[in-house]
Amino acid sequence: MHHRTFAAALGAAALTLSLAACGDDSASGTGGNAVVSGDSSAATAQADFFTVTDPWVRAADEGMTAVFGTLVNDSPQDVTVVSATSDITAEMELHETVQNDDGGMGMQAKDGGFVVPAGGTHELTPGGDHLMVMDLNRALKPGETVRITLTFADDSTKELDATVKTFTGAEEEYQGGATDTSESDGSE
Ligand SMILES: [Cu+2]
Repeated sequence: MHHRTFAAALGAAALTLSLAACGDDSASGTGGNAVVSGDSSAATAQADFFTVTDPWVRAADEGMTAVFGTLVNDSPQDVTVVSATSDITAEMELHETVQNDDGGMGMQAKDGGFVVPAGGTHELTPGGDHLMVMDLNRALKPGETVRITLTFADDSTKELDATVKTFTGAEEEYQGGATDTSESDGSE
């Protein structure tokens, strides 16, 4: 009888080990921090001809803020920004600003990411498209620099340094957006 118990315990231990190994794999896969994963690909990675002019982040002590700038695509094909990460927050989203049925402004995730046309630009501006910082893990003071990593549709990545600035216009939109968190992912 002791035999059986021991074997069962061994089996459980082995199972736990293999599960843990799986978990490690996926964790390092999604973690994907500052490592540039696309640098072994062909010379035509979407990141290669991509720059951001005057990137900046709105100063804030806590909670939500956003990253702005001009996305510039110098390649002969459209480039799509599909996600963004930064060490100032666990979560960033690509947002667009839209008019609600009641005439107010709201923000929502941009379906399909930001498409920057071949040889063209795409503006990220207050009141328009932006990279949404969902929950700051530290205060951002004017003059600081924040490292942002953009990921493109082909998995190539581009790092940029955004300057923290005080923003004085259109505050209502951000207040409005902040209250929207209770219904994020909701239909309206
Ligand atoms: Cu937003």
